[in-house]
Amino acid sequence: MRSLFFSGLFIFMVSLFLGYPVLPGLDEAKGPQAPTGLRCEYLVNPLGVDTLKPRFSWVLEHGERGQGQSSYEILVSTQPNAEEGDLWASGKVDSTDSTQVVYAGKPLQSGSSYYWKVRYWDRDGRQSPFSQVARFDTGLFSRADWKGKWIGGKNQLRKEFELGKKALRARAYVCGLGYSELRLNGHKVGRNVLDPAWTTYDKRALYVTYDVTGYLQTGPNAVAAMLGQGWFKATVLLVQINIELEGGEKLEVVSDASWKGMDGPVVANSVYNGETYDARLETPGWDRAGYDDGQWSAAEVVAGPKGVLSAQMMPAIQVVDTIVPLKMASPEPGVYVFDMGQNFSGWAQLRVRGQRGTAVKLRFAEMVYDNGMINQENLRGARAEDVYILKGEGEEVWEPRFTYHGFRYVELSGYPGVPAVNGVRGRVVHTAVEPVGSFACSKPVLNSLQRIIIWGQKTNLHSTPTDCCQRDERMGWMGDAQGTAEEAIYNFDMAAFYANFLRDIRDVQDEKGTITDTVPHIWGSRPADPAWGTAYPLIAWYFYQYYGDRRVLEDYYDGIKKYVEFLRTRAENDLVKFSYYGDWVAVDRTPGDIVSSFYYYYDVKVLAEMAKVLGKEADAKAYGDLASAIKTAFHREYFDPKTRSYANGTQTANTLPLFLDLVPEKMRGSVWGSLFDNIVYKNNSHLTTGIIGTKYIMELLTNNGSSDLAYDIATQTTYPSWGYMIENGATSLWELWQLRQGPSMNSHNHPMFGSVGSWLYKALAGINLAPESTGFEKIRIVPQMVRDLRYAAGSTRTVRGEVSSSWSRDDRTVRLEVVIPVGSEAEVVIPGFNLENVVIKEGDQAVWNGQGYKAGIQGIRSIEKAQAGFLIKVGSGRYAFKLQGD
Ligand code: RAM
Repeated sequence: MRSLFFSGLFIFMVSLFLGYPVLPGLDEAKGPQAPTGLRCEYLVNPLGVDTLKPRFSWVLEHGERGQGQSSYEILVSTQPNAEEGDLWASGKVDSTDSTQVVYAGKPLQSGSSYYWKVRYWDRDGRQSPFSQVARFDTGLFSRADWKGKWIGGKNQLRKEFELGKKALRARAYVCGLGYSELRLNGHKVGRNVLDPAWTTYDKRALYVTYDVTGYLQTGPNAVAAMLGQGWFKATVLLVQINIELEGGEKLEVVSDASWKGMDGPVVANSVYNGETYDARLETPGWDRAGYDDGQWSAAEVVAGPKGVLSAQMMPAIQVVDTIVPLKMASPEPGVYVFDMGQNFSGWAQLRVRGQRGTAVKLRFAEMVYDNGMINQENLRGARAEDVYILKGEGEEVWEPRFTYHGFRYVELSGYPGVPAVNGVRGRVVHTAVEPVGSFACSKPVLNSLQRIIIWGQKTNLHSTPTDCCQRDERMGWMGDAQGTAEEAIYNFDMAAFYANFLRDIRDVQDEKGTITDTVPHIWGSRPADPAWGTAYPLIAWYFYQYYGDRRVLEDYYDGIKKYVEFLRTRAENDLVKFSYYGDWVAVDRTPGDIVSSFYYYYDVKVLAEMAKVLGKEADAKAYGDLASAIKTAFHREYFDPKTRSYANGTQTANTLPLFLDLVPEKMRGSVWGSLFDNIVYKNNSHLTTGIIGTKYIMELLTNNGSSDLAYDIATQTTYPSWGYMIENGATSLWELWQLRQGPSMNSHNHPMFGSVGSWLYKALAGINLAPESTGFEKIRIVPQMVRDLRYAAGSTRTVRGEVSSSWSRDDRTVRLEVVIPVGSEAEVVIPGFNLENVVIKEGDQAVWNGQGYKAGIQGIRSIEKAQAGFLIKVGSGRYAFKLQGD
């Protein structure tokens, strides 16, 4: 007792001395800790929650291994301390659910702030402290809550208003199409750019909610907005600021005919072509109170978009990073070309001094010619050109608002004098999803691959998952989206993003059930190519699997069923053969119809699974039967006994049926043989697949004992391979395996071949969902320790917390460290490499001593010798295993 007291005192003194927070008591440190990572509808402190039944998620923390939640208690309150739970005091609920717990309190009000916190009881019934308090704000629930009118006519709009008292709470709700920048008292509100997210405007437009309390002042105020064309290709604005003053008075400032407007300095703007800004047309002070707008015209009340208004409930597009150029060259007199060293989406910030009226032109490109001039040929119809006209007042710093480019190089012309290398800075702009993953290993080419995947992925999140960010497309091409979804989920927190995208997909669905190649729909066809349309069922299904979100299935089941029923109307003898793109941009072409039939099967099967989860027995049976029929038809139609291959025997043609188990048992061996021959002998362990085959082939090989071959493929550096892109200077993924730089289709920032990113996590780091499990409640850690790979490490933050796996090895030792979230459990497989007299330790303690398992170590449930190595079952916690043998 006494020594405990003294060591406690000692720790206390040391932490005081070092300035650390005082450590909790020893017993407390071992037990359940306050939950962290509080999320409401996938966001931390979201604004504008427009559902009446939001859902809550939290991450459990515990000082012991093998722990989890047995009960929870949530308090939701109108008060910032959330002490009372005046809206919802859930009471102690016996449940292991710690994600997506549905609000069940008193009805939530429109436009209000709520506070919540949670605690839990562990498996031994010990209670955790309460979490910190998190906030969520409801949006405007109904159209009637919007008091303002859509206004337009001009692109720069303003209005002054008076506040008699201090504002205690103020929220601005704004939908300014195509893009808008809201300003209050001289400041841009918030950090969003290119806002709001692009939608099918006839169906839906998104409003953004800002906490603007801090922008307001007692006395006169000014609200203003700048509008850009965006994808709406017109400019309209709807704003409402709800303000609560000291003393309880409430008022609303809304857009209406009393606003004033003029066309400001942004004289032209277009997503593809760029922006022209004439600084001479600036009207200083226009966004502050007291400005004389006598010359301005009255704003016009206009018709808004036809769709409903919904809250933007995902991260906005923001300037996420700033890049200093690597170097500057002057390939021609007066022309300066900056190399940013990285291909990305965004724009350049310009710094310039010069005479009033001087026009500086900025042009953007992914490539340069041998002579150093920029090569814009592959941008096709996108002009990608910004112009800044100086006002001539000292140093001028400018960046555009209503366009973005995909580029590595920036060309400046018309610049007065010689720019400094930092005369231009790269502004990296994309939907600000949080990175949640990391991967690194001992093979440099794979680390470069991870790097170009990350750049390709994040810079193609522009409120929709875009195909590219430079040429005249930048569309939510659904094939690209479905192919990269798992990779994106391992690397970024995609929950809110895909929740939004699924709704976007539903918005394009028509009466017949058809959806479109791109969402929102501009490019491509209706109905979508089945390999593109499959994004609807597959992204919903990945969402359910990775985030454990059942509501997504409930919400989209009917739509997905309708889509599948549409496909069925196009089926002949249980196969769907129409196809436009098929295994897109392959080296060896695969007939499109086999790809479409594969997805018809996949969609039906996934629908049957969804029906099972939702307890729709009849549908589960009916679609299960349909899937079996398609399976039979598929083999009958496409299998060629002479070649022991499907269709024309390409890698993709054999990969697809193997991947979904469409090959009858007795033929499997020979189809494998054909696939193997094709990869190894015909193509020297290179892929010849397009985006569809590539998505499945690596995983297929890995799950069937050929991870060595998958690794050979992944580490190639000759054509066609990812390494070939890297050897040729790729800083983001290319659209094609080929190196092309002409006017044809060859984007140098196209994420679709990045589907291999999930393989890095699943195979090399070994992080997998256990079959049948969702939301990482059950995990399988099965690292592939292949060939010359000496170590690999991956981690990904899941809805339950961090999962990580890192291993290293030498001749007789394998070390593996894993982290399993509280409330989850895992099967961990450590390969035994045919070593003898194996001893496994966890930390300092032996857990396997040659013969068997030594019980009694916290969190470790069992160890067995299995075919792939040693199978260790563990509960939550961090484990450091070391396997040693002779
Ligand atoms: C291209 C797009 C996209 C692809 C379609 C079929 O134009 O860039 O990547 O999905 O075609």
